[in-house]
Amino acid sequence: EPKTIGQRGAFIVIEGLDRAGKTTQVKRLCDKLYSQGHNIKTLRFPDRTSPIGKMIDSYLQSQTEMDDHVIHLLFSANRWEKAKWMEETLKKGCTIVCDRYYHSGMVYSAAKHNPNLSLDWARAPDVGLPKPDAVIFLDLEPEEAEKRGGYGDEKYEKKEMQQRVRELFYTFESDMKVVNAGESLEIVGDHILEKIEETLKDVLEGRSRVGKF
Ligand code: FDM
Repeated sequence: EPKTIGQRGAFIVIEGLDRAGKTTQVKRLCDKLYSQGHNIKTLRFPDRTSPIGKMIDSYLQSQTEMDDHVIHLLFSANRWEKAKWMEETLKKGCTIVCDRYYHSGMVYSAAKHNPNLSLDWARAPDVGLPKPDAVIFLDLEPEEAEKRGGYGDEKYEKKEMQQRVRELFYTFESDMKVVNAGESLEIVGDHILEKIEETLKDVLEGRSRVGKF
């Protein structure tokens, strides 16, 4: 018997640094919640499948150059493309587990140290998007990331950039539940579950509405 019948679903976001194991943990969390009887949808940003997503993908692979503001607005537009679907899905009683969202949007762009692209500027285009019920931040020490085999080839996968991103994520500490991603898969998974337990209960028992950023 699905637990979410008659109630809205919960909106859970997993944020974090590259190499923190976001994708694996999103999968584990979905499997776990599904086994508990939740209706689940997953989402990841950037969603590289849409026309805007394809432009983002090309930028991240250094195949196209773009002004910092332009790519920032495309990342935001890529979330707005999904906003209506997200609202409808939650309303139907489906829980959404999402790999990255507007915190990534703000911090990666602001980490570029472009004097004309402040954190405030970066925040503005995302204002009004559906607000997650819980944001987990999978934090990883830079040394630990290195031990995991270093970063890949995409645009932002450089040590200095990752360090600035990490510092900026911490300016949003009060919005997020920090989980140390340096532990084993199982322990990280258990910590995530612990941190969202209360939120899930509030949502499923009808005590909380979908907010807006
Ligand atoms: N990224 C992701 C941004 O710069 N802005 C955003 O709004 C989002 C959602 O894109 F470096 C960055 C973060 C990362 C890159 O992300 C691709 P994935 O999770 O590796 O696909």
